[in-house]
Amino acid sequence: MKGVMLNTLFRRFASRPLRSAAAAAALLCAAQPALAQQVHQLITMGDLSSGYNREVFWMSIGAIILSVLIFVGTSYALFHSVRTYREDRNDAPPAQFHGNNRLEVTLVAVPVVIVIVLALLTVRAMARLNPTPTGAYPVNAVGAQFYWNFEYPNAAVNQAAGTGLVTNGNELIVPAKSKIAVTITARDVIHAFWAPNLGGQRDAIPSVKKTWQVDNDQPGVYQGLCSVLCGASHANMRFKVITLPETEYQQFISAAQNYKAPTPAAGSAAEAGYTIFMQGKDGSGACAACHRVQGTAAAGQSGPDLSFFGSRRTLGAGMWEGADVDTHLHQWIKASSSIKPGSLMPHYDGTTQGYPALTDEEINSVEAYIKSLQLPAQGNYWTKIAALKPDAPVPAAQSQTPVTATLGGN
Ligand code: HEC
Ligand SMILES: [Cu+2]
Repeated sequence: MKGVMLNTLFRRFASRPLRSAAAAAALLCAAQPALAQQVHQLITMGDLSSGYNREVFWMSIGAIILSVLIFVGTSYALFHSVRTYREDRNDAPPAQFHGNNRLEVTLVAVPVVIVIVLALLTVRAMARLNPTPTGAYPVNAVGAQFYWNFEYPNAAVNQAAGTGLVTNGNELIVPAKSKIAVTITARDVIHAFWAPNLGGQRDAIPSVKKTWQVDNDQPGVYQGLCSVLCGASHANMRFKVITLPETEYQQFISAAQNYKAPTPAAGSAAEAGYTIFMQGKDGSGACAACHRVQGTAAAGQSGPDLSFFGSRRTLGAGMWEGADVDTHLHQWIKASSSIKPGSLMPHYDGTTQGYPALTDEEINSVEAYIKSLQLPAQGNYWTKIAALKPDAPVPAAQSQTPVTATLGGN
């Protein structure tokens, strides 16, 4: 009914060229999904492969069509009156209709109907975007200054030493084509979880758990960020979302579940690093106090999980990726806040009270150890997505050996 009415209005008021242009555009969009995608990019700058963005897109299209009709209708009324009632065509003053009830009611009713239609469109979209996440795949996202940990509550680890949940820092891996229920919370201040191409943003609030549903049809790599001002490195609190097809996802999660961090060979550089990581230097500054490594005694909770650090392709919560991980890792361990403003990781150059100064060689050995923390090949989500989606923005893998670069002071 509404459609028919709008149609008639459109026919009555739109000029023939305008009508043909609109019809041609509609036809093209229908025939050409790529064009629809472009129209969509213009309007919301999002990616149509997620249910959230599709919903918002179609709501916007409805609202835009309505606005165009209103614009055309009012312009027509304006130009029509100016033309018909201009002075040189009318000698006598025009007829007056003060107190015309019918006209007044119409002038009130039309805007009311417009507002109701817009409200219905919005409420409908909102209702469809906040379904109860029954049957959705659960993931926990924990934000802290200035990093994320992603936990998989369905994947508990059973090895004696590494009980806990499969957890990854700053890189979230989820199955494509499924609904994901992300339970979002924070450890210190308020953060916000936002992966724009997957869906809307949700606050991460200490001691509050919010569930947010995302879904996605297209395996790929998506950028995420913290969208609330939470401190000096708010803009550097990023994450990657890697969506894998179901089979590849299962391979990742079962490899992760059965993962036990390798113990370095006796006498290797990594072994010296392992000792510093677990026990610190001269008994102080153990990395294990803040970082967890699955399958070892390291169970720290006040830093990103490092269980698969060697397989990761980002550093500093997405601040660097690819080759930049290698060039910044050394300085990161030495004095992270000299390259990432406000980083809460202590310095290992002697400037943080209670933490030892590590020599470059010692830092290299720590690097060698954390680079050795790698998922087995069948669990490596980066190589999987790179093979499946050659066009996806996949950063290069870390090199196997530490790079002693001197960057930014010290
Ligand atoms: C007092 C707690 C604490 C200690 C001790 C600590 N870290 Fe950290 N670490 C952090 C925090 C907090 C972050 C996140 C900083 C950020 O991204 O803003 C972090 C981040 C990291 C990262 C980056 C991870 C990523 O993917 O972004 C690495 C690597 C790292 N730490 C290695 C180490 C090593 C190696 C040691 C020991 C030499 C160590 N940390 C000691 C708290 C700690
Ligand atoms: Cu934040």
